[in-house]
Amino acid sequence: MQAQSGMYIGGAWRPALGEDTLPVVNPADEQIIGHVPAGTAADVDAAVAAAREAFPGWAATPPAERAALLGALRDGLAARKDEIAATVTAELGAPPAMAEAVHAGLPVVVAGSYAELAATYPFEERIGNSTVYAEPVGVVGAITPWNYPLHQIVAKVAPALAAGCTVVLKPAEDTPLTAQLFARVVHEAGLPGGVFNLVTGLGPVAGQALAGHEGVDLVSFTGSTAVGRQIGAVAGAAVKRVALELGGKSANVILPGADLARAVNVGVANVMANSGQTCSAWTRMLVHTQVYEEAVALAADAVAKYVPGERMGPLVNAKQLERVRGYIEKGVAEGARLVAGGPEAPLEKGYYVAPTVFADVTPEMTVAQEEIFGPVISILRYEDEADALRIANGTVYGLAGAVWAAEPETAAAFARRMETGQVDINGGRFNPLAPFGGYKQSGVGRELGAHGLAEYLQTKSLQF
Ligand code: TXE
Repeated sequence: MQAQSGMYIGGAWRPALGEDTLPVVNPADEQIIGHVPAGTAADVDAAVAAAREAFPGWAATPPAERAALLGALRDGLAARKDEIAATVTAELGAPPAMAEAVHAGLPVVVAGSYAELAATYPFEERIGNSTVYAEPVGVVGAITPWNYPLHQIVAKVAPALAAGCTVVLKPAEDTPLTAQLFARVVHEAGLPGGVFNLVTGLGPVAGQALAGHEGVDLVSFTGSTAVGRQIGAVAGAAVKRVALELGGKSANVILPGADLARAVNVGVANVMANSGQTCSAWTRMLVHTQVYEEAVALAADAVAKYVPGERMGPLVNAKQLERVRGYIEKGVAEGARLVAGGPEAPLEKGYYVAPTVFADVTPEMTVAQEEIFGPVISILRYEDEADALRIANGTVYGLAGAVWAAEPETAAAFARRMETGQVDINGGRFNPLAPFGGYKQSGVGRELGAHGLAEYLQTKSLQF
């Protein structure tokens, strides 16, 4: 986990062009574990130039060859799984079991899926008297957040490379060591120089320079809605492609007749995983009035298993800790009933928050409307299905959700009326090939699987 002092540009580690560095902090004990260079606009220029230079060659590389190199990338990620998990634990604070299974495990699956898709995707099809080609968009500027440090990178870089695009990545300033490790794996996998480039640095400096760069053809961003809006505006003004994966306030709708204990337990686990720092987390639990108190008691019991410092890690940084505590205080001030947790620090050191459950939450309360991004569940009451649907759809977001019912068909029928991009029915398993992305202000575009690959393609038709 030795921090690199340079940027990965054009297939080599080069010294950063500025002097400044950024500390990397372990959120579990607040110790500085390394420093990375704070990239400037000049570093971004160099990285974009390298990506532009590499683009024609990579775009012309046969898909089967791109697939083989993505396969080598997948194997490299698998071989370094332990190191990746340890790095994510060190800079994000994820407990080791979570770091191994999800933070290190999922990217192997996603990279593998793009090794396959690169080989099988229909880059060319005949429609009547036309041959339609799916061609890479060009140079991609990828800006990623810290919550799933490696997954967020792989979910952008792997499909971009599979499509034939080249990439400049600006990872989150909180988790740059995982990004540096990824660059090393890319290098070892033998990808041609310039196909993937890394510039670490601050969002408003390096990120902004990348998003607005005229040499970038597509910006793919995951992060806050506020920054996404800015990036979308800049991209729109430049008539540049953009993909935005933003916040969420997803509903876990428990319909009458559902297995209440299972729906509540799985729902709690969904929010508590990663200390609530998941954009698709089902942070609003919607329960029928007749079983409401039973669900509240079950949820209060279930969160007790998520002991801070053991099964539950800290939040990523002091700013997020303040933010989440502020939301909990606001929930109390607006009249929600605190049944577990609260704003007090559960441990002396580290950015920990106690797993928190609010009951008697009404749809207009701040804790029912805004993304908290911490281990906080709001339980809302509904009277009938129409009421449940109105509450479920009653936020500016629409990223994910869950519906539980006695019969999966009943739940699926309800889910079809939800304004959201992805819904799990009766605890349906995560599918790494299914499109992931938002309705409404949760974003633009889709990640994962063939839909995620299509984001990086543009089409051309020849008539003959
Ligand atoms: O996000 P930012 P933050 C949400 C979540 C969280 C909130 C704030 O609600 O509480 O956002 O988190 C880069 N131009 N999500 O402050 O600032 C930044 O360097 C270009 C949801 O960490 O949006 C980082 O790489 N780039 C989410 C990335 O944007 C800029 C995941 C995200 O940081 C920039 C994370 C700028 N002006 C937070 N400013 C999800 N959807 O999964 C910042 N960045």
